Amino acid sequence: QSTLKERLAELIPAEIENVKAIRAEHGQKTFGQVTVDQVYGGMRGLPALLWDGSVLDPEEGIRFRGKTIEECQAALPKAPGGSEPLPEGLFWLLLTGEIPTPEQVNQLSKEWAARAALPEFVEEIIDRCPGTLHPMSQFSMAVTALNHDSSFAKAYSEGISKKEYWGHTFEDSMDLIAKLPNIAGRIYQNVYGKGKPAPIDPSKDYSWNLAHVLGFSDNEAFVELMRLYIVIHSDHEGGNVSAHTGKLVGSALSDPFLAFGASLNGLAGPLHGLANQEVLVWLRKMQDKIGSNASDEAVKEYVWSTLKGGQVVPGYGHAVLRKTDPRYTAQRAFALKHLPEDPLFKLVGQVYNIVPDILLEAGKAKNPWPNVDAHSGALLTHYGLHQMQFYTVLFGVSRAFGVAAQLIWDRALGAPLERPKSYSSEAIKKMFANR
Ligand code: NMX
Ligand code: MLT
Repeated sequence: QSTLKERLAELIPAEIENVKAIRAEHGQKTFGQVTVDQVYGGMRGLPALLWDGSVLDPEEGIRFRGKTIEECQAALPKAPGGSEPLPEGLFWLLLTGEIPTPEQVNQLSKEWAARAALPEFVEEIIDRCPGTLHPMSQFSMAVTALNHDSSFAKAYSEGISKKEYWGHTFEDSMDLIAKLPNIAGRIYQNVYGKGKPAPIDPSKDYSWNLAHVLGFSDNEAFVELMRLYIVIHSDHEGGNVSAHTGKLVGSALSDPFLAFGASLNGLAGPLHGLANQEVLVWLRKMQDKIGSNASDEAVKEYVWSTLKGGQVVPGYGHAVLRKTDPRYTAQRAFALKHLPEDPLFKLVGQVYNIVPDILLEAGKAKNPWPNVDAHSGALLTHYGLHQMQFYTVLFGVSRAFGVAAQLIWDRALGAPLERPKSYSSEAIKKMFANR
C-alpha cells in the first residue's frame, strides 16, 4: 500500500495537467463583477483563491473533498472501539480526495508519533514564557521557532528546483502536525501548573496522544471528542483568516512553520478562533449575572444588553454561512450522546433557542445562527478542560491539518506569490465619478 507521500507523487502530475487545461480553456473568462463595496467590505464573496480540499456552502456548510461531516464520520477509519473519524484519515482525504485504508491511517499515526519530539530550545522557549502570556501567543512563537529545522528553508537556501518544493513542504508539514501535541501539552502544563506533559505513546493515534499530553487520555469519551474536534475544525475552505493567512505567507515561500505561525496569529483574534474562548467567558458572565438556571426572559435581556453595549454575541454569525453551522450540529449530537444532562450544554441549547430571533430582530447580522465556536467550550468544560484561554490552541492544532494540506498543494501546483491590487479612496472616487 502506498504511503501518503507516494500517493501524492502519483496524483500531482495529473493535477498539474488538469490546472493547465482549465487555464487554457477558461483562463480569460470572468467570474463577474467586483463592486466597490466588496473592496471596502472585507472582500466578502470575492472569488480570489483556489483550494480543492474543502468548500463551504452557505446553506449546507463545509464539505471536505465533497463529503459532509456526517459522510466523513461514516467513511473515515476509526480507532478500535471508537466511532468518531480519525483525523489522520481526514488529512489523507484533504490531500488526496481519497479515503485511506485503516493501515494507511495507522501508518500516519505511527509516523506522527515518531516525529513528535520538540527541539530542546523550543521547549525552553515555551518554558520561559510567563504564565500570563496568552497560550496562543506561546503557541505561535513555538511554531515559528520550528523553522530552525525546516527542510524547505534549508533546501531552498542550498538551491533546489521548483519541482522539489512540494516534497520539502510535505516533510515540514508532517513535522509541524506531529509536533503540535507536544507544544500544546507543554503550554497547557506550564500555564496551568501541572508539571511536564506525558510522553507520546507511539502505539496510539494522534488524538489519543493529544488528550494524553493534556492529561485526559484515561477518558475515552474525551479522546473521541478530540477526534471529532480536530476533524471538524481542520479546514473551512480557503478564505477564512487562518487558512488564507497561511496560504498568503506560504506564497512568499516562507516555510510551513512560518506560514502556520502567521495563521495562528490570525486564529487568535476574537472574531475568528478566539471566539471559542469568548463564548465561554460570555456564558460564565451571564451565569454570574442572572444565575445558573435563568429563565428565557433573563437570558433574552442579557443577550440584548450585550448588543446594546456595542458588542457581538460570540459564537453567532458567519461571513459565509447562512444556516446553523453543521460543525455546531455535530457537536450537539456528540453532547446528546455523551452528556445530555450537562448544565452548560443545556445553557448552550437555551441560548440557541433565543439568540437567532434576537439577532434577526436587531437586524444587522446577515447570519443569526450559531457557528462552531458556540458549542466547543461546553464540551471541553464537561470533561474538566475548563481553562478557556486554552481553547483556541486546540482549534489551532486542528487548523494545521487544513493549512498544511493547502501549502503542500500550493507548492505542488506552483502557486505564485499572492499580490492583489489595493486602491485609495481618492482613486475610487475618480474612477467612478462619471459612471
Ligand atoms: N452579534 C452581534 N452583531 C453581529 C454578530 C453577532 N454575533 N454577527 C454579525 N454582527 C454584526 C456585525 O458586527 C456587523 O455590524 P456593523 O455593521 O456594525 O459592522 C453586522 O452585523 C454585519 O455583519 P455580517 O456581515 O453579518 O458579519 P461579517 O461577515 O462581517 O462577520 C463574524 C462575521 C463571524 C465576524 C461576525 O458574525 C461576528 O462577529 N460573530 C461573533 C464572533 C464569532 O463568533 N466569530 C467566530 C466565527 C467562526 N470562527 O471560528 O472563526
Ligand atoms: C473557520 O472555521 O475558519 C471559521 O468558521 C471562519 C470562516 O470560515 O470564515
